[in-house]
Amino acid sequence: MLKKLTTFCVGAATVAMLGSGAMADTWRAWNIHNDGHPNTAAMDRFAELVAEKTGGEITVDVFHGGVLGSQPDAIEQVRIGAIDIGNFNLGPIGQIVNEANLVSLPFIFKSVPHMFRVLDGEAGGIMAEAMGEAGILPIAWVDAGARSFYAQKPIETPADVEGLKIRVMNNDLYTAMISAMGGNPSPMAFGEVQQALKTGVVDGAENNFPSFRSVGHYEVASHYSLSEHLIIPECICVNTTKFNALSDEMQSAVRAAAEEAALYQRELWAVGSEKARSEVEAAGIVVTEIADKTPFQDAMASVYNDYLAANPEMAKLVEIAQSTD
Ligand code: BDP
Repeated sequence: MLKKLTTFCVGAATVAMLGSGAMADTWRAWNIHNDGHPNTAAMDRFAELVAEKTGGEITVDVFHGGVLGSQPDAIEQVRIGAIDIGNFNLGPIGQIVNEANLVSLPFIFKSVPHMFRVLDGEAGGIMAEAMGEAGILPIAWVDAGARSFYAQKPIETPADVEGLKIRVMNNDLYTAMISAMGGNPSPMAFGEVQQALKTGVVDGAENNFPSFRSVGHYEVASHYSLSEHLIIPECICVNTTKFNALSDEMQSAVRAAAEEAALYQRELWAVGSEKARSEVEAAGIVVTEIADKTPFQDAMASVYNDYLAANPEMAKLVEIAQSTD
């Protein structure tokens, strides 16, 4: 009873402070990363900015370390509104929203800046709209660098993947990518990868430097080879219904907070990525540069052909991405 009364009083005080008559709302936010990862700091900053810019009308509680569930589960929870918002990778979203799969085609982007140019153009608009219709609306794009392979040996050509069991994120394009090189793909939740590498359930995985370092994959895989086969962006994505129910003013405030937090994330990412690389190198990881990635790109021809044959409507997005400078 006492607890209820207190809650009521706090609620009433907040409403009085806001002076708008609207009830303050608390959003639950999902983040897979731990302390020390750039996205964790950026999501904390996002929460601060939302509180600031909405005058306390919306507060965001960020749950770090994936405690609200694995990424594929959390994506579903955002779509149904059980989680309000989060920092998501577009890889597992592509499994649900076809347009978002553009970014999961290996080597579709020439570089991270090229990826952002595509996202900021017509293709990004089409993707955002489709994601919004699916219930998971992106309100800012986040950097996740490039993903490369790691295992107990260097992977310098597609032939080096042959026969290896490689963990991938949950997306059929990634299983096709590994199969096209003669490897055995193993889709698995991020939280299970370190143990799987350690016990030999998988022989290797692929990720960017910050994730390779932050959850200890570098402690159990000795060679990181710069294949940079996937440049997958991330988003700050919100439940569409929740966002659309906000007033125009509140929508602008939340969007502005997301955009500012995303710019902050990109700065942290640039520094954090370099730092993670030096740290794993200092820990003895052998980082191999791959001067010519053409054999990897050539090996992806069947992935593109099969994908476009099954999803002919995606040809337009692929064409826009490939013709963007
Ligand atoms: C990290 C992404 C995270 C993914 C993870 C993975 O930031 O969203 O869940 O890779 O490989 O780089 O599952």
